Amino acid sequence: MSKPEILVTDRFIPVVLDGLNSAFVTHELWKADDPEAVLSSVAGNIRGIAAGHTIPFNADFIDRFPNLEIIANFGVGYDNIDAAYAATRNILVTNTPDVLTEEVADTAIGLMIMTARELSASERWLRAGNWNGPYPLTRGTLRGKKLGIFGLGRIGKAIARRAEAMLMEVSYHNRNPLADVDYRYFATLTELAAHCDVLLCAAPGGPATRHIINTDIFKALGPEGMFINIGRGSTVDETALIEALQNETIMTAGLDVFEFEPKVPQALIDMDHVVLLPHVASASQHTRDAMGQLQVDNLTHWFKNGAPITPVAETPWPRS
Ligand code: NAP
Ligand code: 8YV
Repeated sequence: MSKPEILVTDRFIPVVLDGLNSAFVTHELWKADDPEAVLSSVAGNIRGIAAGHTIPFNADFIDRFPNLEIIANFGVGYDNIDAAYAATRNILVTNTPDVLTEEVADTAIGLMIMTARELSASERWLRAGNWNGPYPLTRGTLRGKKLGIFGLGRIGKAIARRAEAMLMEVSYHNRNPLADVDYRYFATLTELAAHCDVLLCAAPGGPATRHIINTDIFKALGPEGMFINIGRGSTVDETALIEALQNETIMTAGLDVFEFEPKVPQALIDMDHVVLLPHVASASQHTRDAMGQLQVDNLTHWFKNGAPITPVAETPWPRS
């Protein structure tokens, strides 16, 4: 039997490219001088897509592939894909949950500590040869502070477990309260922000959460408040965040994700006390390899066994 034809949108890590090239006939869009010409010539043959974050998978793009069966995303967050639309076309969408949870939670805790204790700024200060007297005592601390997690899912819970060990009181906001945790639940994000000292976003992107973190939320968080984002940049009104930092509506922020990646506003770069990371929460070789393998496995299982491994909620398997 001939191998299924797969579109590979991004320059993925070797575990993905090698895995796909051995199991499928691949069309590597990222290599093409004229991607449009490749799309026009192969779209009708494409049965699966290995998706990254360079192309938005909206209805128009998905509709270019009349025989598409599955879109396998590299990443747990799939706000780059209109999964609800894919469902209407009986196209499966898969993501890479669980295998990155603990790595991302480690990074989130690291980012929170870096931010509260100005670890990036103090290291820059040492490297600049300023250690003639002590670095100024930090206004920020996590001692006695309350952590509010927006998005207490797989990653949020892994962060909460770590924060408990750090003696932080944990509370959260999701659309639905959870039966399997004892942390205090707030029905609105505003109430959570007003209650906590550190507001940490581990929520997905997409239309439902776009700019949900805005001026009102920063006002509720208050002048001693710290904001940490390892969820998605689109959840934050970045202009409002910059104003809140400049006006000292909140104390500080630590960000791994941005509204218009890879563009980071100069205003944020100019703020020495704010910690900025280039979307690296899952970015160890170990964890990216595990994500890549799961992306490949979703495609190979679908075409060999007729079932994906980790379909997203909008495209459940078996189909309901
Ligand atoms: P998950 O298990 O699905 O958790 C998502 C949580 O967010 C759930 O608790 C969900 O609860 C809550 N939520 C979703 N939509 C909401 C809304 N509109 N309002 C309030 N709460 C909402 O996903 P996960 O595996 O923990 O991953 C979470 C996100 O982290 C991903 O989607 C991705 O964007 C981000 N992420 C970032 C990195 C990075 O490199 N920085 C790495 C991995 C993941 P309810 O359904 O009850 O609302
Ligand atoms: C990756 C992520 O950086 O899984 C996610 O949702 O944001 C990260 O793990 C991203 O998917 C790779 O482009």
